[in-house]
Amino acid sequence: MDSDKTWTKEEILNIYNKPLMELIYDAAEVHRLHHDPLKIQVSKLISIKTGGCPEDCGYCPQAARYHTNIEKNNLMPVEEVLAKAEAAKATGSSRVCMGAAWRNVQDGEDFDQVIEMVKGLSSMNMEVCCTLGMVTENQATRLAEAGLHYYNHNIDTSEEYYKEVISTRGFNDRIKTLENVRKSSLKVCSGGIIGMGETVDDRIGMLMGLLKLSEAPESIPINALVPVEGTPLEEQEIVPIWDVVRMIATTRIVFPKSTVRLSAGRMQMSKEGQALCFMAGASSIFAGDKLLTTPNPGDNEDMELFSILGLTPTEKIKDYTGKVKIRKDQPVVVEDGNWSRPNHIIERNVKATEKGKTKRKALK
Ligand code: SAM
Ligand code: DTB
Ligand code: SF4
Repeated sequence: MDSDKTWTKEEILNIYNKPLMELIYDAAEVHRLHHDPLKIQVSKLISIKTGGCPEDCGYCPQAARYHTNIEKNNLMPVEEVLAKAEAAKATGSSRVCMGAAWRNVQDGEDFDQVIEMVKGLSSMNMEVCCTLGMVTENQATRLAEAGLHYYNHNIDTSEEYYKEVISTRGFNDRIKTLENVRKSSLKVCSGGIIGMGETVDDRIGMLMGLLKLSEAPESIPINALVPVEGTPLEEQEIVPIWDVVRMIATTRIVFPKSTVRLSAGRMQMSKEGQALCFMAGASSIFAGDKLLTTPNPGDNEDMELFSILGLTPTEKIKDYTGKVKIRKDQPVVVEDGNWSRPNHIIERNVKATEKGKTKRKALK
């Protein structure tokens, strides 16, 4: 498959709807052309700031307005992050991804502390990724200069369905951050979630959204919704594994060179289901017994699965020396923080917010 092909929505839809066995076969073929099918890139998530987020993402247990049973934490000390990364490296992770429940990065003490974390991690000979919410080009450049390799910022779903899940920011705000990241020379990690009540058309719409970026993301996480009690999507049914396999396979075919990560939701999948995802082109996972706030299979289970399937974790990518190419021609400008806020009310988010308020009152 030509990796620079221009896709239409209909073509992608036809791929998604192929007989499943044909789809898996085609995706596996594309996968083998560009990747070693026996290697899986392993990333460790570290939640460096947990909960209390001002946004209203309908899937997220970390939104302050919902009442979820998570342990909130302020920004983690640098030493604690480095110790967690060291432990993850010892069990096969080649990349650390630090997540913060922020709407956007704000210049100041906390961001300076994140910069120290990035410096520390990149000097440990690990790839480093951050997901901190919206960033300006200058903030992305500071992260790159500190040694960051990837920035994760998901578009999550189609532009149309985005409005039904999040009201406190718009789809275009996400795109703007992704373009800021791209200009900074960082590599882009962006994907989405399936199982939020979206249609197949929305799933394809999400891939079209990624195709519209100035360059394809180097890394594409496909999350299966983990429905968390207290969030607006708490009653959403677990997405069938067959849909996950279709989404992974379609993503692999449309983005032949990208890393496709089988991300959240693996606790809901059998080992056989995950094996089909690897066959269909998934080339990365999150390791450890916790994602950001929800459970994940854990190292022992994953190593057992790798051993059954004959897979091994990839080493740190060789062309990474801990230093990234920095564009020197950038003017230092302070960008304003006026992100668009579509005036849109999402009924189920409002209900979950009200429920959260009542629960908190009752606990006082
Ligand atoms: N606050 C930052 C942001 O929104 O970009 C970074 C952290 S946020 C938790 C990162 C991503 O996790 C979201 O974009 C979403 O794709 C994924 N996510 C959050 N909650 C999830 C859930 N319950 N199930 C599946 N994926 C989830
Ligand atoms: C991504 O696409 N998935 C990860 C990572 N990027 C940051 C996060 C999954 C979070 C699942 C819910 C939780 O554990 O809080
Ligand atoms: Fe906040 Fe990110 Fe969760 Fe949205 S997904 S509520 S921005 S932590």
